[in-house]
This record gives sequence, C-alpha cells and structure tokens, in this order.
Amino acid sequence: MNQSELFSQIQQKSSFLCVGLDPDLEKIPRHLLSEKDPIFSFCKAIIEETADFAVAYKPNIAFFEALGAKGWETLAKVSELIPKDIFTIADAKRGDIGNTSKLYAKAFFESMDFDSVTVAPYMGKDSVSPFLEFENKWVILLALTSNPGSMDFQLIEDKAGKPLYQSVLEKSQEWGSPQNLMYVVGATRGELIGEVRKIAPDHFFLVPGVGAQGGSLSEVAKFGMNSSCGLLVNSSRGIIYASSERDFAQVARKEAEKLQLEMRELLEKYL
Ligand code: OMP
Repeated sequence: MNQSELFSQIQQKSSFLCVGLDPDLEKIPRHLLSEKDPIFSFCKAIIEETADFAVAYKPNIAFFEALGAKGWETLAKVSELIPKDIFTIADAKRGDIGNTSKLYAKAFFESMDFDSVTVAPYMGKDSVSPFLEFENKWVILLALTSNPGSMDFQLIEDKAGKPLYQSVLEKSQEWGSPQNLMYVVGATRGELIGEVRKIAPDHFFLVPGVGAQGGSLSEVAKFGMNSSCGLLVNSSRGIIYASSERDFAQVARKEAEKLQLEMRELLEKYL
C-alpha cells in the first residue's frame, strides 16, 4: 500500500487507528483454550469486530514466534484474514548485516506479504536499506520509543547537544523517503512528538503507547498530525484485552470505536 492509498483509507474511515495483535495464551479468554488454534480464533474474532474502525493491524511477531512452528503458521493464517485495504505491520524489530536483513525483508514482504516491518536503526544504513528495496513496502524505524529504557540511549546528547534519536531521524532520511519510511514515536513522549515532527515533517509515524501505557491521543494529534494525517496510533492491550469474557470481541469493538470517534474529532480539528 502506498502513502496516498493509506491517507485515503484514513479519510474514508475517519480513523488513524492501528489495532495491535499481541495474543497471549495466558491472557486470552479461557473458553478459547479448547479451540484447535486458540490464538487464531482470538485474532479472527478481534479482526472481524474491529475492522470497521482500523486502518492498520500490527501483529507483534514475538507473541506468535513464542509458540514455535505452530505460531508461525498461525501468524500466516492471521495475516491472510486481514482485509486487503487495511495496512499491515509486522512488528518484528529486525535489522542485521545487509545480507541477513535482505532475508528478513523477504520473510515479511514476500513469504508473508506484510506492507511494513518495524526495524531497529542501531546497525546503520546497510542493515536498513535492504528493507527499503521492495516496491510499495515500508520500513518503520524505531526513533523515540515509548518504554522507560528509551532514556538509556535515545536521549543521550552528542557534543553539540543533539539527542541520539534526532541523529537517527536526520541520517535515516538519506536512506528512504516519506513514501517508504515511517518512524516509531511513542505516545508516552507527548512533549517530544512536536520535535520529531519538525525534523520529519512528511513522514508517517507509528505511535504506540496509548491505552495500557497511558499516552494521550489528543497530545499525539496536537503535536504530531500533518496535512496527510501522518499518524498511525496503535493500541494493543487496551482493545484486545478489554474483556476476558465471552463478549471479548464485542467489547474490543466498543474500545476501537471509542478511539475512532475521538480520532474523527481530531482529524476534523487539525486536518
Ligand atoms: P500496548 O501497550 O498493549 O498498547 O502495546 C503496545 C505495542 O506496541 C506492543 O506490541 C509493543 O511491542 C509495541 N511498541 C511499544 O509499545 N513501544 C514502542 O516504542 C514501539 C512499539 C512498536 O514498535 O510497535
């Protein structure tokens, strides 16, 4: 999916919601455990109920690969279920020397046909570029993450006082364009989203951290929205585990709808 198709989905649905699929056997409703593939049944029900409000789905690969070969099979079945007009993100946080990155890219873009993959910038250009060589596919590069440990390296300043995440943003713009490169910017860093937007005015941001991690959607929109929206805001646990009862998918639907209604207002306000 290209950038204008993504923006057009956002306009059609009045939503920039990404539903995170982080299915954990210990957290899914108990009654699903008797199913042949409980994780598949869980994701299927969540996707069916939230697809009206979501412009993206982000399966977190860890939750699938933790289950071994069966987890990979489930991931493939789940990704096939996602409607074709919805953007897909393989949240795998990959990156390695060039020839290895190339095969990671093939795994997620060719074997599984995801639209995008999350990539760590730490190993530099040759570890990221192989992912950028696929037409209509995207790298989502970690810039300023939502977790407390983001302070450990990302905010360290160089001699000129520039924090590392800003160098990542500047340097990586030499490798890709707003047509194939997005950035992860955590919703928990509301005050800094505006700084990121100044450095990357045209790129889409994947913004995790609303819901369970406490980030503010209105702050994200205020500081982060650009003229093509430029935001995919993710919520995982806040939606998928809103209920652990038999009605979990309907409750997930309500949570997704709540966020979408707020997003509609924010799009009307800032776009
Ligand atoms: P919830 O906190 O349950 O909404 O989940 C957040 C999801 O986003 C998880 O799958 C995380 O792995 C992911 N994530 C972050 O929470 N923080 C980041 O900085 C980056 C990501 C990510 O790349 O998606």
